[in-house]
Amino acid sequence: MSLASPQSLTHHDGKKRRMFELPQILQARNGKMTRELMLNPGAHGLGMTHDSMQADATTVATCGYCATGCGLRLHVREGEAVGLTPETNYPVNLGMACPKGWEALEVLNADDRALYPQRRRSDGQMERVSWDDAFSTFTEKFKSIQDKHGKSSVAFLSTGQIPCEEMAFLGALAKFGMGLQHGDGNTRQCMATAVTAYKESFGFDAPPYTYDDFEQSDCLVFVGSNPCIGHPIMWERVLRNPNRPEIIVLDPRRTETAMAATQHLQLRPKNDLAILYAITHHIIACDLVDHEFVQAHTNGYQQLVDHVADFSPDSVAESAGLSAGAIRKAAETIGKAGAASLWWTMGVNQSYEGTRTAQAIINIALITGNIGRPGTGANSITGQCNAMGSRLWSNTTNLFGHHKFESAEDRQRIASILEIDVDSIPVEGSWSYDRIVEGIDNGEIKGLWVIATNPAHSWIDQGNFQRLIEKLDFLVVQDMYDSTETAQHADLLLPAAGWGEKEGTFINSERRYGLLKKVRKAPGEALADFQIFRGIAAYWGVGEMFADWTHPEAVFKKMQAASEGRPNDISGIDGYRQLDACGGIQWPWTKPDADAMQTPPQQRRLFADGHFCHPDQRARLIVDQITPMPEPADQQYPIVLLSGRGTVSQWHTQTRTSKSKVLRKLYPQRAYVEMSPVDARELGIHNGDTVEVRSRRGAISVTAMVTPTIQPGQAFIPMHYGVTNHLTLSHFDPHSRQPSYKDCAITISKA
Ligand SMILES: Nc1nc2c(c(=O)[nH]1)N[C@H]1C(S)=C(S)[C@@H](COP(=O)(O)OP(=O)(O)OC[C@H]3O[C@@H](n4cnc5c(=O)[nH]c(N)nc54)[C@H](O)[C@@H]3O)O[C@H]1N2
Ligand SMILES: Nc1nc2c(c(=O)[nH]1)N[C@H]1C(S)=C(S)[C@@H](COP(=O)(O)OP(=O)(O)OC[C@H]3O[C@@H](n4cnc5c(=O)[nH]c(N)nc54)[C@H](O)[C@@H]3O)O[C@H]1N2
Ligand code: SF4
Ligand SMILES: [Mo]
Repeated sequence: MSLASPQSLTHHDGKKRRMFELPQILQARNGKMTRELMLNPGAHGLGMTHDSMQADATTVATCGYCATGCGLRLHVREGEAVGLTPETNYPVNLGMACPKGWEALEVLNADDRALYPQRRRSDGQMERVSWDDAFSTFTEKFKSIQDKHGKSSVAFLSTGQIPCEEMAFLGALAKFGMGLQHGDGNTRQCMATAVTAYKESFGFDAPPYTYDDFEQSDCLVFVGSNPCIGHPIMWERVLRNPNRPEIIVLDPRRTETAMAATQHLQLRPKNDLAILYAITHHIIACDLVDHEFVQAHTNGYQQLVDHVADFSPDSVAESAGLSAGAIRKAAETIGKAGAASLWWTMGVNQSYEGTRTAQAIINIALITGNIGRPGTGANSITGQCNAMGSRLWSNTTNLFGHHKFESAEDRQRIASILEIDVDSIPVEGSWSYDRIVEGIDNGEIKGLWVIATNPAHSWIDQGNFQRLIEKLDFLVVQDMYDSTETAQHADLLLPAAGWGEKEGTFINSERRYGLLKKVRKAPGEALADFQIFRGIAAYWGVGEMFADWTHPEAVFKKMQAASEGRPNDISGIDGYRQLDACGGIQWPWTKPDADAMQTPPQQRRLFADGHFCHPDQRARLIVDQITPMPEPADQQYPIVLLSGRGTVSQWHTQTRTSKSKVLRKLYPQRAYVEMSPVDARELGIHNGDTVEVRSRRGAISVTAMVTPTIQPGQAFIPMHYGVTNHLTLSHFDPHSRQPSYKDCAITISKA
């Protein structure tokens, strides 16, 4: 391995580097202290960093998979975490965890961990290189693309799975330091619809709830949401509800969650908007409206009444695949509940009319006055551990901390907080993910930097995507593993530390900032993403701009400053120590809050005063026309394909969960399609047969799983298998640009 040479550390900008000094690298390579500490002399964090964990101890950290954000107690022996148990005192999970959480340490030991930087040679093989070479290559290649094709010909795709501080660093480095105009992330695939819906309806991306609401509702409505699989510990909170609540589930499949419901509206896919309008129609018809709340706190009620007049339960029921009675019953249950909460996830967000569907849910909560009180809310459940962090801090769609790139005032504010030149801040937001992909296709994007996401598996319509990434002049992939589908296309691979190997904060679904802890040493030469960004800043020649971005908590302080006076204000949090002591803290927690009360109450919801974030403090009731499904089932492709989460033990593209022996035992290794017994009989297919599933974009071979949970004319394939997105149709919600992953036409035949 070659060591960094003195020349290489000065030739990019000629300035002295305060943050990335040669002797530290050399010392680190010589052993003794961890590389992170050497690269980062300021890092001290919690006293629970790897280096200070002398003896046996325990410490609590937030889980790094889903946005439930469970607290896990890590058991440390001789400075390394050797086991974990769910934390009983953590306000989220109260001593519970799902199998992924229990196995969180195991997947760090995998054989395919990326151990050192790798660069593609001219013969196509990857070769091991030093960090010095890697950073130099990164800089030279991307700068030469920018010189030839313009600054915005290099783009980045980031994630909802690294801590806020790393997201903030990445976004600031890429946009303000490197001059990239375009960057988006996998949160587009996941939460963009909820963000857009909340912004328009409430005036800010503000999920109002706290998990205690699961326990306090009399009626819980889950729309396109399967928490038994996707958010099992949230579901445990529902099971603790002492009110024997009504549970209404809208899902075309009879999922585990639907089986546990008291009312399952097993709709035809993508009839949600019509059904929600029919529910609204009936709530109005029965006068179950909270008129006082509507008058005081909303705009657009009359328009809503007029719009839903056309959506009587009788007129909607048949095409939606339900009975009018079932719609009326659901409407009355919601309207008469003392405290109704409405929850939605990907069955709504991943739809070509997702934003309006989410807003139809929000409308119902608003007109029934189910907001701001215990057990209520129009509640989008977040997917990834830090998807909410990416919404606030990734600096992609919104300027740092949910400001606006378009606003001169906002740009000035962020420039002075970050002490950077205001002219380094772009005056427009980034292209959305699909537009970046299109830019690759038509040659506008030549360089791509992918961080903690695996688009060569997860992006919609893979056949097309795989072809497109080959068009790039230079692809950098920054991942924990070197075997991912995307890493296999990389020209440069940057090995990253993972959860448990670094510090920072995640924001869970109920707006809770929780702490991530370093309880393991990253393998080989892998570095925390934070340190990789520091290295890139130095080699790019913008080290000065980030001179005081020395460690995650220093960045957290910048986030606090940027948040002050805004709905997401966290200026009152007394650093990581208080987050640790409190079991996480929900935003907002302002300085005046902190002055008034030393410790934040553990369960806080928004809008208790009925004041929303629009200038007039009123929420908007938003309605729209119904859009037809772009690729409905027809004679040639008679089945609608749904996709989503398969089991509790599988996470996304399986780079992590497939590395645990325990988890691997808990799910089928081979991709499978769930199909209805009615269709199977007609097609002569038996359970366990190998079948071909074909769409207009591709054909795959999978195992048939014949199950009555699927309705005739529909099928379901989990997203965890690389084949699924070879079938999906590239189409998007027009407002949020979120991919509509859960509807396209297919045919199934015996192989
Ligand atoms: N075990 C596990 N848990 C996870 C994840 C994981 O990969 N594995 N991923 C996390 C992430 S990032 C996310 S975003 C969440 C996702 O969590 P969920 O959204 O709950 O999971 P999905 O299975 O994608 O979709 C939910 C349901 O939408 C239904 N659906 C499909 N089409 C429609 C429709 O037209 N209308 C309605 N009403 N429903 C429809 C599907 O049948 C499915 O049951 O899970 C998180 N938790
Ligand atoms: N058909 C279909 N497709 C879907 C969906 C669907 O329902 N149906 N759901 C969509 C949704 S909601 C989502 S969120 C996406 C998820 O799609 P992806 O984001 O592509 O999936 P992951 O497997 O979570 O990829 C995360 C990557 O980051 C790496 N990683 C983990 N931790 C770290 C870290 O700390 N640093 C670095 N540098 N790397 C790290 C992992 O090894 C992995 O390669 O998939 C979407 N795709
Ligand atoms: S429910 Fe989510 S946060 Fe909790 S242990 Fe499982 S994956 Fe981790
Ligand atoms: Mo997601």
